[in-house]
Amino acid sequence: MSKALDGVKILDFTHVQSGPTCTQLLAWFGADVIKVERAGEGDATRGQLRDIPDADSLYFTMLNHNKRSVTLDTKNPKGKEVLETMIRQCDVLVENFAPGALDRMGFSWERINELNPRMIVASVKGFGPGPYEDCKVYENVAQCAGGSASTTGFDDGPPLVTGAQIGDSGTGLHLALGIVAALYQRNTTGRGQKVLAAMQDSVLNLCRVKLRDQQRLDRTGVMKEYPQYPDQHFHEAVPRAGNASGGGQPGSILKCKGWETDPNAYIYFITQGAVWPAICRVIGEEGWIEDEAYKSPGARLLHLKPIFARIEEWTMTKTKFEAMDILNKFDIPCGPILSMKEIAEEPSLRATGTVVEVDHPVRGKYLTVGNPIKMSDSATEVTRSPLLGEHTDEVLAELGYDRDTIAALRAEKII
Ligand code: CAO
Repeated sequence: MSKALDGVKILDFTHVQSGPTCTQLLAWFGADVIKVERAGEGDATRGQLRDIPDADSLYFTMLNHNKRSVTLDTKNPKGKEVLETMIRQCDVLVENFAPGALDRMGFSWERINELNPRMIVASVKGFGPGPYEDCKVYENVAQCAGGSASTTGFDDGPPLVTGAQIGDSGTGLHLALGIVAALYQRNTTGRGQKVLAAMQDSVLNLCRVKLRDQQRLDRTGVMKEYPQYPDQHFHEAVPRAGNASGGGQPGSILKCKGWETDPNAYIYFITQGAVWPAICRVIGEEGWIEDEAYKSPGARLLHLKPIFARIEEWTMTKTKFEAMDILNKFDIPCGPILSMKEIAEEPSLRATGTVVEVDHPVRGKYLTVGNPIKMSDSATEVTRSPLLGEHTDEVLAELGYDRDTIAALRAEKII
């Protein structure tokens, strides 16, 4: 079977998480991704958070599947020549170095464009142009600067970062889309272009509904679906909404049977208007169906806390899976709080390739998250991440270098 990005060659100059997420996705769509790493060291994540001595860490292996690895000292003049050859022969260069690093290396956009006018140069940076454009940025900085932290957590606690890597992996996703769009546009223009995804911008894009709420708050001074309503005062900025649903259908996380000992014995419960009568019947409050105080969604907003407290009395009598079974029969939207252990063991996620077991020559078998995007005509086979420099000779030979030249570059520690 062919793949969506067959024939696309990516010079992958990425490291850590944001950039590698992007190029891993492109590799899963069939692009030939050649990861260029510093000779002798490689991507710093190879050695970070190691669980097996001397084996590439899960941090690295889980972000670099389906790629080839080349080692190259791109600050050495001969290394630069090799990089220039790669730039001439590749379609896309993806990088997430600190601001200015590529320029300092001698590969400005102008220089790359001169070497290969068709090349797309795609970058992740912490911030776009502005006061912070020169800053180095990691995940949680982006979550804080992009509006996520100030709107996550509970009203009486500090801002919270989330475990979902929306700054890194979220930005990688945005960048991948920009690259594919630029490749499509190149079909008509014949030209490459610069693609930038800033981590602050990507997080803000994912927090779009909170900017919506800011403007609602500015106009009306109140947000009735937030837990601060009706008892507390709203300040000038969107507050932290705890586990409120964030949409037009009120929701909350409720305890289930076993919550005293199991930190994940909880369910997310949404009181969708359409199924209100069914909810009342399930929890044994049939009287609420016609009660004026509970009958309409608007009336219920005044009583969300007691409503969820009553529903929780019911959920606490069921395990999260029993509650799911009962509620789904009535189309009541709900979801179990699944632990990573439960997700790792879930057979349906294995069956769809969302959770995949991969074999690695040094570390052995491990689990990873496969391609979350499923395509009917471009299947994904997840293959292991490359060892440092595993494909250096192979790639240099493809670029036109003979064995003696490769040996000489190795002797000089350039590759
Ligand atoms: N050969 C020779 N030199 C190389 C090389 C190679 N193959 N690959 C990289 N280098 C050099 C770079 O040119 C740079 O050199 P200078 O500092 O002299 O210009 C140097 O290695 C280090 O690059 P860096 O500054 O990007 O790396 P860092 O570890 O200090 O910073 C990070 C890491 C992530 C904070 C920074 O890269 C960054 O802000 N990136 C943009 C935002 C981003 O992607 N953040 C998400 C990271 S995932 O949490």
